[in-house]
Amino acid sequence: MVNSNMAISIICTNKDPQPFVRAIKAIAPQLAVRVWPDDGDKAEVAMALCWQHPAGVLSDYLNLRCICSLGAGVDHLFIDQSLPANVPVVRLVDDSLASKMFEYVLAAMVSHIRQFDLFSAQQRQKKWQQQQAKSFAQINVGVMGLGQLGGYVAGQLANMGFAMAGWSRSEKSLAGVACYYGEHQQQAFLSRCDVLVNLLPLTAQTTNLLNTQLFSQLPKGAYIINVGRGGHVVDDDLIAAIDSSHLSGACLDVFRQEPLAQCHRFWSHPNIKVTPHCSSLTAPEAVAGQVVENFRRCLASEELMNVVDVDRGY
Ligand code: NDP
Ligand code: OXD
Repeated sequence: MVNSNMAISIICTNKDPQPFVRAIKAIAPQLAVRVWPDDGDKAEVAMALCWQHPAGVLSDYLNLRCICSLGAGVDHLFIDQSLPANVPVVRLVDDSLASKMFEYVLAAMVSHIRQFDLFSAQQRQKKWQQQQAKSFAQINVGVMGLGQLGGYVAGQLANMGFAMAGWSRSEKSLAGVACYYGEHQQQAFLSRCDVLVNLLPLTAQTTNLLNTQLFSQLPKGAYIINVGRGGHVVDDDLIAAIDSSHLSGACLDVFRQEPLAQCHRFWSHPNIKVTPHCSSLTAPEAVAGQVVENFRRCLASEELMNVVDVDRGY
């Protein structure tokens, strides 16, 4: 069934849907944008915009033609075992997400390299003690995941003079970045990373990838920046690697459980920085256009943009 009443429903938890409603309405005032659970006749919903939707709810939408992640990552969709099988899944891809991600990673890296934590501690003690700093070119940085975000971040860091490497599933070529791919090249990649930035998607293959075994392949003193997903990191392994001084520390933006539990040891670890999944927040105004266009396309049975490969999981 397709008729002029077809609507978008925003089905999300842990995210305010209203800025997305306003951004879509601002460019398509005639479009029916509803918010779950009060989204009226579910048979009229052609597109579901989801963020951490309750498992099973999508089965209620009998005329669904597109499921769109309300973010770049899609792992939150695939944990729903009853996700409708024949409905295409799309995600948000946006240049501003990539540039904000680069800015976060750069800030975390510079803070680490220039030892701002050490100087803060010295300041509290009114202690005047200089430290020699390495130049960007002396820092070997590795980015895991060279997709929309990781590829951009690695390229921009290369432009800034860092000694860059990257790792992906398939072979790649990126200016200024030594590219590694596949499990067979993982060790060679890891062995050269003074700073490891994780920008992988969370899939069956990448879950728990950042564990003791992987950390042991990094040079002593390596620093971790995790902006991918919390499920990539085995938390206890990370703490153990830092406590044993094999790793110098970590900057973490994503966690297995979000918000991070009050009792979690990450909060108070002196060598771990915690930010609340904000390294690159989706700006509703920046993505409303692609949502509206994909809605038009799904009603017209045209090819959708930013389609996710469901079998690959990203
Ligand atoms: P993409 O799908 O564009 O890129 C994923 C990259 O990971 C690709 O290069 C892919 O390789 C690589 N990859 C996937 N599986 C493997 C594997 N098993 N081994 C090696 N490489 C692998 O994703 P994006 O760049 O758009 O986003 C990446 C992730 O960033 C998101 O999934 C999300 O989890 C996270 N994110 C975090 C945000 C935050 O605020 N913290 C904001 C937005 C996203 P190949 O190129 O060969 O396919
Ligand atoms: C994400 C996002 O996928 O915020 O983390 O877009």
